[in-house]
Amino acid sequence: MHGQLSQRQKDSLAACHVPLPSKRGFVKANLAQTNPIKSSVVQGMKKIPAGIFDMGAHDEKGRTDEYPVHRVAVKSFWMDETEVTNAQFAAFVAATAYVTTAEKAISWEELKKQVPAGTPRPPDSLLAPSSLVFVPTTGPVNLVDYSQWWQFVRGADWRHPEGPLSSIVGKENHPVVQVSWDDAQAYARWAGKRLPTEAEWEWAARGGLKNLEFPWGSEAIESGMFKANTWQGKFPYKDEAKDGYLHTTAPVKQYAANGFGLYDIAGNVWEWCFDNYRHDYYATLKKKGGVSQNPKGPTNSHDPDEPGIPKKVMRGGSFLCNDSYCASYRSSARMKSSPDSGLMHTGFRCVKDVR
Ligand SMILES: [Ca+2]
Repeated sequence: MHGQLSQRQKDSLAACHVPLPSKRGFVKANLAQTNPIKSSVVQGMKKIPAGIFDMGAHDEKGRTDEYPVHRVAVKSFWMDETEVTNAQFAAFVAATAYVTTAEKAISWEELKKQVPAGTPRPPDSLLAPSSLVFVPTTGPVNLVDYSQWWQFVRGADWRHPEGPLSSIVGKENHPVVQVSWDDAQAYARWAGKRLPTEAEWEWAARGGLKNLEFPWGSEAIESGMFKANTWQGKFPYKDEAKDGYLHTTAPVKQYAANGFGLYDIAGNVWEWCFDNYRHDYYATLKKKGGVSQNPKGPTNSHDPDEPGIPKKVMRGGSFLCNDSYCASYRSSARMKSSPDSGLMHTGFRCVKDVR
Protein backbone atom coordinates (compact mmCIF):
# COMPACT_ATOMS: atom_id res chain seq x y z
CA MET A 1 0.00 0.00 0.00
CA HIS A 2 1.20 3.50 -0.78
CA GLY A 3 0.62 4.58 2.78
CA GLN A 4 3.45 2.33 3.87
CA LEU A 5 5.94 3.73 1.34
CA SER A 6 8.55 6.29 2.31
CA GLN A 7 8.43 9.69 0.59
CA ARG A 8 11.51 8.71 -1.43
CA GLN A 9 9.76 5.55 -2.65
CA LYS A 10 6.66 7.60 -3.56
CA ASP A 11 8.79 10.04 -5.55
CA SER A 12 10.48 7.16 -7.29
CA LEU A 13 7.13 5.59 -8.20
CA ALA A 14 5.80 8.90 -9.49
CA ALA A 15 8.89 9.27 -11.64
CA CYS A 16 8.14 5.94 -13.23
CA HIS A 17 4.70 7.22 -14.23
CA VAL A 18 6.24 9.97 -16.35
CA PRO A 19 6.43 8.60 -19.90
CA LEU A 20 9.77 8.31 -21.62
CA PRO A 21 10.23 10.41 -24.71
CA SER A 22 9.57 8.75 -28.05
CA LYS A 23 11.37 9.67 -31.23
CA ARG A 24 8.13 10.24 -33.15
CA GLY A 25 6.69 12.39 -30.35
CA PHE A 26 9.88 14.44 -30.30
CA VAL A 27 9.64 15.06 -34.04
CA LYS A 28 5.94 15.95 -33.78
CA ALA A 29 6.59 18.37 -30.92
CA ASN A 30 9.17 20.17 -32.98
CA LEU A 31 6.96 20.21 -36.05
CA ALA A 32 4.33 21.98 -33.96
CA GLN A 33 6.74 24.85 -33.45
CA THR A 34 6.57 25.74 -37.12
CA ASN A 35 2.82 26.34 -37.14
CA PRO A 36 1.26 28.47 -39.88
CA ILE A 37 1.10 31.64 -37.76
CA LYS A 38 4.81 31.69 -37.03
CA SER A 39 5.81 30.80 -40.56
CA SER A 40 3.86 33.81 -41.85
CA VAL A 41 6.07 36.14 -39.82
CA VAL A 42 9.56 37.22 -40.84
CA GLN A 43 11.48 38.43 -37.83
CA GLY A 44 11.99 42.18 -37.78
CA MET A 45 9.98 42.71 -40.97
CA LYS A 46 6.43 43.83 -41.73
CA LYS A 47 4.33 42.48 -44.56
CA ILE A 48 3.36 45.40 -46.77
CA PRO A 49 0.15 44.72 -48.71
CA ALA A 50 -0.09 45.03 -52.47
CA GLY A 51 -1.70 48.24 -53.64
CA ILE A 52 -2.27 50.92 -56.24
CA PHE A 53 -1.51 54.53 -55.34
CA ASP A 54 -0.85 57.93 -56.79
CA MET A 55 2.91 58.47 -56.42
CA GLY A 56 4.39 61.94 -56.06
CA ALA A 57 3.56 65.22 -54.31
CA HIS A 58 -0.14 65.95 -53.92
CA ASP A 59 0.26 69.60 -52.95
CA GLU A 60 2.47 72.51 -53.97
CA LYS A 61 5.20 71.69 -51.43
CA GLY A 62 7.16 69.21 -53.55
CA ARG A 63 10.38 69.86 -55.41
CA THR A 64 10.14 69.67 -59.20
CA ASP A 65 11.22 66.02 -59.33
CA GLU A 66 8.18 64.99 -57.22
CA TYR A 67 5.80 65.79 -60.10
CA PRO A 68 3.73 64.78 -61.91
CA VAL A 69 1.66 62.49 -59.74
CA HIS A 70 1.31 59.17 -61.56
CA ARG A 71 -0.47 55.91 -60.79
CA VAL A 72 1.65 52.97 -59.61
CA ALA A 73 0.89 49.38 -58.58
CA VAL A 74 3.18 47.41 -56.29
CA LYS A 75 3.09 43.76 -55.27
CA SER A 76 3.11 42.72 -51.62
CA PHE A 77 6.55 42.54 -50.00
CA TRP A 78 8.26 42.31 -46.62
CA MET A 79 10.06 45.38 -45.32
CA ASP A 80 12.46 45.81 -42.39
CA GLU A 81 10.48 47.51 -39.63
CA THR A 82 13.55 49.60 -38.75
CA GLU A 83 16.57 50.97 -40.50
CA VAL A 84 19.50 48.51 -40.49
CA THR A 85 21.32 49.06 -37.19
CA ASN A 86 25.00 49.22 -36.34
CA ALA A 87 24.65 45.83 -34.59
CA GLN A 88 23.14 44.26 -37.70
CA PHE A 89 25.77 45.76 -39.98
CA ALA A 90 28.52 44.66 -37.59
CA ALA A 91 27.23 41.07 -37.84
CA PHE A 92 27.49 41.30 -41.63
CA VAL A 93 31.05 42.64 -41.48
CA ALA A 94 32.07 40.01 -38.91
CA ALA A 95 30.70 37.25 -41.12
CA THR A 96 32.17 38.47 -44.40
CA ALA A 97 35.15 40.74 -43.57
CA TYR A 98 33.46 43.26 -45.85
CA VAL A 99 35.25 46.58 -46.28
CA THR A 100 32.98 49.57 -46.94
CA THR A 101 33.53 52.15 -49.64
CA ALA A 102 34.45 54.85 -47.11
CA GLU A 103 37.25 52.65 -45.75
CA LYS A 104 38.93 52.39 -49.16
CA ALA A 105 40.95 55.00 -51.03
CA ILE A 106 39.17 56.52 -54.03
CA SER A 107 40.35 54.88 -57.24
CA TRP A 108 41.79 57.52 -59.55
CA GLU A 109 41.30 55.11 -62.47
CA GLU A 110 37.54 55.19 -61.78
CA LEU A 111 37.30 58.88 -60.89
CA LYS A 112 39.08 60.10 -63.99
CA LYS A 113 36.32 58.60 -66.14
CA GLN A 114 33.92 61.14 -64.59
CA VAL A 115 36.07 64.27 -64.97
CA PRO A 116 37.21 66.16 -68.09
CA ALA A 117 40.03 64.47 -70.02
CA GLY A 118 43.45 65.73 -69.00
CA THR A 119 42.43 66.54 -65.41
CA PRO A 120 45.58 66.02 -63.33
CA ARG A 121 45.63 63.33 -60.65
CA PRO A 122 44.73 64.92 -57.30
CA PRO A 123 47.04 64.50 -54.31
CA ASP A 124 46.74 61.28 -52.29
CA SER A 125 45.25 63.25 -49.40
CA LEU A 126 42.14 63.88 -51.52
CA LEU A 127 41.88 60.22 -52.52
CA ALA A 128 42.43 58.84 -49.00
CA PRO A 129 39.61 56.90 -47.28
CA SER A 130 37.10 59.50 -46.20
CA SER A 131 33.42 60.21 -45.90
CA LEU A 132 30.99 63.12 -45.61
CA VAL A 133 30.43 64.59 -42.16
CA PHE A 134 27.96 67.30 -41.21
CA VAL A 135 29.53 70.20 -39.34
CA PRO A 136 27.15 72.93 -38.14
CA THR A 137 27.99 76.46 -39.22
CA THR A 138 28.51 79.23 -36.69
CA GLY A 139 25.65 81.31 -38.02
CA PRO A 140 23.18 81.80 -40.90
CA VAL A 141 24.53 80.92 -44.36
CA ASN A 142 23.31 80.83 -47.93
CA LEU A 143 21.41 77.54 -48.01
CA VAL A 144 22.16 76.92 -51.69
CA ASP A 145 25.80 76.01 -50.95
CA TYR A 146 25.88 72.74 -48.99
CA SER A 147 29.70 72.69 -48.93
CA GLN A 148 29.40 75.05 -45.97
CA TRP A 149 28.07 72.30 -43.69
CA TRP A 150 29.38 69.11 -45.35
CA GLN A 151 33.05 68.18 -45.05
CA PHE A 152 34.99 65.24 -46.45
CA VAL A 153 36.63 63.86 -43.33
CA ARG A 154 39.52 61.43 -43.54
CA GLY A 155 38.89 58.40 -41.34
CA ALA A 156 35.11 58.88 -41.18
CA ASP A 157 33.37 55.56 -41.78
CA TRP A 158 30.55 53.45 -40.35
CA ARG A 159 32.51 52.76 -37.16
CA HIS A 160 33.50 56.43 -36.88
CA PRO A 161 30.50 58.31 -38.29
CA GLU A 162 31.65 61.80 -37.28
CA GLY A 163 35.36 61.28 -37.94
CA PRO A 164 38.25 59.18 -36.61
CA LEU A 165 37.77 60.27 -33.00
CA SER A 166 34.07 59.32 -32.93
CA SER A 167 32.71 55.82 -32.37
CA ILE A 168 29.54 53.74 -32.36
CA VAL A 169 30.13 52.19 -28.94
CA GLY A 170 26.78 52.42 -27.16
CA LYS A 171 25.07 53.10 -30.49
CA GLU A 172 24.47 49.46 -31.43
CA ASN A 173 20.76 50.18 -31.82
CA HIS A 174 21.25 53.28 -33.97
CA PRO A 175 20.94 53.04 -37.74
CA VAL A 176 24.24 52.37 -39.49
CA VAL A 177 25.45 55.42 -41.45
CA GLN A 178 28.42 56.26 -43.68
CA VAL A 179 27.43 53.32 -45.88
CA SER A 180 27.35 53.71 -49.64
CA TRP A 181 24.67 52.31 -51.95
CA ASP A 182 27.19 49.60 -52.87
CA ASP A 183 27.61 48.73 -49.19
CA ALA A 184 23.83 48.60 -48.73
CA GLN A 185 23.52 46.28 -51.73
CA ALA A 186 26.23 43.99 -50.33
CA TYR A 187 24.49 43.80 -46.94
CA ALA A 188 21.11 43.11 -48.54
CA ARG A 189 22.51 40.25 -50.62
CA TRP A 190 24.16 38.74 -47.54
CA ALA A 191 20.90 39.01 -45.59
CA GLY A 192 18.90 37.34 -48.39
CA LYS A 193 17.05 40.60 -48.99
CA ARG A 194 17.23 43.51 -51.44
CA LEU A 195 16.89 47.28 -51.43
CA PRO A 196 13.35 48.59 -51.92
CA THR A 197 12.40 50.18 -55.21
CA GLU A 198 11.47 53.83 -54.88
CA ALA A 199 7.83 52.96 -55.59
CA GLU A 200 7.81 50.26 -52.89
CA TRP A 201 9.39 52.71 -50.49
CA GLU A 202 6.82 55.47 -51.06
CA TRP A 203 3.88 53.05 -50.92
CA ALA A 204 5.22 51.64 -47.64
CA ALA A 205 5.92 55.10 -46.19
CA ARG A 206 2.35 56.21 -46.86
CA GLY A 207 1.26 53.42 -44.50
CA GLY A 208 -2.19 53.01 -46.03
CA LEU A 209 -3.03 56.73 -45.93
CA LYS A 210 -4.29 58.21 -49.18
CA ASN A 211 -2.46 61.17 -50.70
CA LEU A 212 -1.42 62.63 -47.32
CA GLU A 213 1.73 64.62 -46.86
CA PHE A 214 3.48 62.63 -44.13
CA PRO A 215 3.66 58.98 -43.01
CA TRP A 216 1.66 59.99 -39.92
CA GLY A 217 -0.97 62.00 -41.84
CA SER A 218 -1.36 65.74 -42.30
CA GLU A 219 -0.43 67.21 -38.92
CA ALA A 220 2.53 69.61 -39.09
CA ILE A 221 5.72 68.04 -37.75
CA GLU A 222 6.08 70.65 -35.04
CA SER A 223 2.52 70.07 -33.71
CA GLY A 224 1.61 67.53 -31.04
CA MET A 225 3.88 64.58 -30.23
CA PHE A 226 7.33 64.35 -31.76
CA LYS A 227 6.96 62.18 -34.82
CA ALA A 228 10.51 61.66 -36.03
CA ASN A 229 14.13 62.57 -35.38
CA THR A 230 14.55 65.78 -37.38
CA TRP A 231 16.02 69.25 -36.79
CA GLN A 232 14.23 71.90 -34.77
CA GLY A 233 15.46 75.49 -34.93
CA LYS A 234 17.61 77.23 -37.50
CA PHE A 235 19.44 75.14 -40.08
CA PRO A 236 22.40 74.60 -40.27
CA TYR A 237 23.65 76.36 -37.16
CA LYS A 238 21.11 76.03 -34.31
CA ASP A 239 19.48 72.66 -33.70
CA GLU A 240 17.27 73.00 -30.62
CA ALA A 241 17.03 69.18 -30.46
CA LYS A 242 13.59 69.27 -28.85
CA ASP A 243 13.08 65.69 -30.07
CA GLY A 244 15.99 64.60 -27.86
CA TYR A 245 18.69 64.15 -30.54
CA LEU A 246 21.12 66.90 -31.49
CA HIS A 247 22.03 66.64 -35.18
CA THR A 248 22.79 62.95 -34.91
CA THR A 249 21.04 59.58 -35.17
CA ALA A 250 18.50 58.37 -32.63
CA PRO A 251 18.18 54.70 -31.66
CA VAL A 252 15.57 53.03 -33.85
CA LYS A 253 11.95 52.84 -32.63
CA GLN A 254 11.95 56.07 -30.58
CA TYR A 255 8.84 57.42 -32.32
CA ALA A 256 5.52 55.87 -33.30
CA ALA A 257 5.38 53.49 -36.27
CA ASN A 258 3.34 54.33 -39.36
CA GLY A 259 0.18 52.49 -40.43
CA PHE A 260 2.19 49.56 -41.80
CA GLY A 261 4.25 49.20 -38.59
CA LEU A 262 7.42 50.84 -39.97
CA TYR A 263 9.58 52.93 -37.61
CA ASP A 264 11.60 56.01 -38.57
CA ILE A 265 10.36 55.82 -42.16
CA ALA A 266 10.52 59.62 -41.85
CA GLY A 267 13.58 61.29 -40.36
CA ASN A 268 16.56 59.78 -38.53
CA VAL A 269 18.52 58.77 -41.66
CA TRP A 270 18.03 58.88 -45.40
CA GLU A 271 17.45 55.42 -46.84
CA TRP A 272 19.03 54.17 -50.05
CA CYS A 273 16.60 52.77 -52.61
CA PHE A 274 17.40 50.46 -55.51
CA ASP A 275 16.53 52.88 -58.32
CA ASN A 276 18.70 55.02 -60.51
CA TYR A 277 17.81 58.69 -60.04
CA ARG A 278 16.39 60.76 -62.86
CA HIS A 279 14.67 64.08 -62.19
CA ASP A 280 12.23 63.42 -65.07
CA TYR A 281 11.33 59.78 -64.34
CA TYR A 282 7.82 60.59 -63.11
CA ALA A 283 7.11 62.57 -66.28
CA THR A 284 8.23 59.58 -68.36
CA LEU A 285 5.91 57.21 -66.50
CA LYS A 286 3.01 59.68 -66.67
CA LYS A 287 3.46 60.03 -70.41
CA LYS A 288 3.21 56.26 -70.86
CA GLY A 289 -0.23 56.44 -69.24
CA GLY A 290 -2.12 53.75 -67.34
CA VAL A 291 -0.79 52.17 -64.18
CA SER A 292 2.96 51.56 -63.87
CA GLN A 293 3.40 48.00 -62.59
CA ASN A 294 6.20 47.59 -60.03
CA PRO A 295 8.47 50.25 -61.57
CA LYS A 296 12.15 49.72 -60.84
CA GLY A 297 13.47 53.12 -61.87
CA PRO A 298 15.01 54.39 -65.11
CA THR A 299 17.73 52.43 -66.88
CA ASN A 300 20.16 55.31 -66.47
CA SER A 301 20.64 58.29 -64.21
CA HIS A 302 20.57 62.02 -64.78
CA ASP A 303 20.68 64.74 -62.17
CA PRO A 304 20.61 68.24 -63.67
CA ASP A 305 22.23 69.52 -60.46
CA GLU A 306 25.38 67.48 -61.22
CA PRO A 307 25.29 66.18 -64.81
CA GLY A 308 27.67 63.31 -65.51
CA ILE A 309 27.58 61.84 -62.01
CA PRO A 310 25.32 58.76 -61.89
CA LYS A 311 23.14 58.71 -58.80
CA LYS A 312 20.79 56.48 -56.84
CA VAL A 313 17.60 57.47 -55.06
CA MET A 314 17.41 58.12 -51.32
CA ARG A 315 14.19 58.56 -49.35
CA GLY A 316 12.75 59.55 -45.98
CA GLY A 317 14.76 62.55 -44.84
CA SER A 318 17.08 62.63 -41.84
CA PHE A 319 17.95 64.26 -38.54
CA LEU A 320 19.07 67.27 -40.59
CA CYS A 321 15.64 67.89 -42.12
CA ASN A 322 13.95 71.02 -40.98
CA ASP A 323 10.52 72.51 -41.54
CA SER A 324 12.04 75.69 -42.97
CA TYR A 325 14.69 74.01 -45.15
CA CYS A 326 14.16 70.69 -46.94
CA ALA A 327 11.19 69.12 -45.08
CA SER A 328 12.18 65.83 -46.70
CA TYR A 329 10.26 63.78 -44.17
CA ARG A 330 7.36 64.32 -46.59
CA SER A 331 6.36 60.94 -48.05
CA SER A 332 6.97 62.09 -51.64
CA ALA A 333 10.34 63.81 -51.08
CA ARG A 334 13.19 62.50 -53.23
CA MET A 335 16.96 62.79 -52.76
CA LYS A 336 19.91 61.40 -54.64
CA SER A 337 23.62 60.74 -54.31
CA SER A 338 26.30 58.78 -56.12
CA PRO A 339 26.41 55.06 -55.21
CA ASP A 340 29.90 55.43 -53.74
CA SER A 341 28.89 58.17 -51.28
CA GLY A 342 28.81 57.61 -47.54
CA LEU A 343 27.13 60.29 -45.48
CA MET A 344 26.66 60.85 -41.77
CA HIS A 345 22.88 60.95 -42.19
CA THR A 346 22.36 58.10 -44.67
CA GLY A 347 21.60 54.44 -44.08
CA PHE A 348 19.04 51.99 -45.47
CA ARG A 349 16.49 49.28 -44.78
CA CYS A 350 15.80 46.17 -46.83
CA VAL A 351 12.85 44.36 -48.33
CA LYS A 352 12.16 40.76 -49.28
CA ASP A 353 9.78 39.32 -51.84
CA VAL A 354 6.68 37.49 -50.65
CA ARG A 355 6.86 33.86 -51.72
CA1 LIG B 1 16.81 65.75 -33.73
